[in-house]
Amino acid sequence: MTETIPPLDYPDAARIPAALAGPTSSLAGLRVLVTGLGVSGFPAAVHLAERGAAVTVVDGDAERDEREREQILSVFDVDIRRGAEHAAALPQPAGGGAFDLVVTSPGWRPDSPVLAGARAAGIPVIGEVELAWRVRGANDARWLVVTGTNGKTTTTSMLAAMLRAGGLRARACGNIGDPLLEAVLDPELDVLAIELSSFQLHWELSMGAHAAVVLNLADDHLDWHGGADAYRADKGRAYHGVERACVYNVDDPATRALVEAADVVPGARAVGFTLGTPGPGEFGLVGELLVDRAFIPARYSAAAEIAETADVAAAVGAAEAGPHHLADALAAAALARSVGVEPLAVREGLRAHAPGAHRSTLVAEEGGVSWIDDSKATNPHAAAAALAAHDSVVWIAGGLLKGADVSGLVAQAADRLRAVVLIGADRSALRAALAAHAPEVPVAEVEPQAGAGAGLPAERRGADIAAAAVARASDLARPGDAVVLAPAAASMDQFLSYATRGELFAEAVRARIAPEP
Ligand code: UMA
Repeated sequence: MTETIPPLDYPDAARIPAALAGPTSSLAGLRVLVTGLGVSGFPAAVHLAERGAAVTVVDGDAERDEREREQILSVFDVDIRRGAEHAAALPQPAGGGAFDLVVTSPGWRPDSPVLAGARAAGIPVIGEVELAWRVRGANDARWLVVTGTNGKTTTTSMLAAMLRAGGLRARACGNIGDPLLEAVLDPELDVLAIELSSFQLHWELSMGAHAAVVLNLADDHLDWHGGADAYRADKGRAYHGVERACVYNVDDPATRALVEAADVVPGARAVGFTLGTPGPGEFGLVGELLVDRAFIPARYSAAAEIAETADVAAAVGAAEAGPHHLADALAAAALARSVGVEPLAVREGLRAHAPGAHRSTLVAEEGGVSWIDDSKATNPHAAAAALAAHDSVVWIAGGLLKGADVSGLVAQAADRLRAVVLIGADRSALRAALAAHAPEVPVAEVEPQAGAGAGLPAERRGADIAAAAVARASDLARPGDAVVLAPAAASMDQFLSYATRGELFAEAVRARIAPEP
């Protein structure tokens, strides 16, 4: 593993307590604030408290039922403070004084009062990635990092499947929903296939992955990062300290620029992937074949076949592999090959891969209309890929746009749109883009009902909106159309998550097509 990576130029680095290193050393006397009692914060709080740190957890949400997590944390005397008032300013530890360290969950914005307060007070703030990197100690499982605006989850799960087919003990973890900290504490793993979001990378300082890929770059999460440059720079952190291969997208030069700016271990290589014919040092397509011209000895004169496009289609459960599927598979293959997975195992991994939910998922087909759940399209770039797969679309769109510009998406999709159904908070930008680029296309709007959802479990929030959107879409669709839920926006203004948005949509579609007696 890397020993000589200089820390990034980041003022907190030197103040991160040295005692964190390794999984077992005592943290007695250390006062740690964990922000967020969710998927990321909970295991962090457990781990730190188990090692003797005095841990306080704050969460702005007091409504969610977290009895199980609270019960476990109470065994370790963790001080849990839930409710908006606890997220309004940097708290103090129970006994007074100041915290030594803040470990933040990715959803917390750097300018939130707690984190801004910590920075102002000179308290170091780290996230799940930095914590896991320091805690891993002698665990020498290699880190393969996947980031980018779109395709992260598909690429990460394809990668894990390829690694397993190659006989390696591998786990897909990180933003995919399985905390990285838990994965590094598992001594039985050879390789970690790690999906990282820009939020997670932002708080990372010293990670040096074996190999990393930034799949593509389009504007996303601009409000969280404070701008496009800051978002891109945080994505670029994935390449810092890389030991073996920085994998980039030849067809998206901004990803190559991030490799060039990265401080890597001497000897680490830049490996491209492209939907065109690959040059030496690249992965790419030759007709129906996916080929490797990077990790073979004769790369200047030959190429190794690693799979066929039909294997990629099978991996994503589609009749035909779309360009974004092929790009994801090539990137995953490059990472897998960087740890020595054989070409045959790449193909076997693709064939064994189960397609993910809420990604171009066909929910139903009735009366010549197909109903597609692409709820995972939480930004304009992903929505563009979803819409491009159909010739005539009734598009269900809207939610939290996170500062993204939708005019390019609408202009590009305009001639495929039969109609649009708008949902969600940030609809004015979509409305304006439609008026400018698709003025003839009918637009229906679903207004949230005041008070709807009160008293319902969180997973049912938005069921009425999904049902209304499906009803409007059903009226507008004609035989041959696809009704596509590809909101180009995050879901949290109306739904618990993009997954529940997709589930409630699918439920509403089925109820409309075959109502229960
Ligand atoms: N919270 C506050 N105040 C805030 C923000 C959050 O009190 O300002 C609280 C929330 O009530 C919640 C807790 O903090 O109880 C943690 O929230 P979180 O949003 O950080 O989410 P986690 O449950 O910890 O899950 C996070 C990732 N979520 C986000 O980045 C928003 C999960 O990615 C990830 O799987 C998990 O850590 C493990 O690493 C999800 C995601 O939506 C899938 N990611 C975004 C994406 O893919 O676009 C980036």
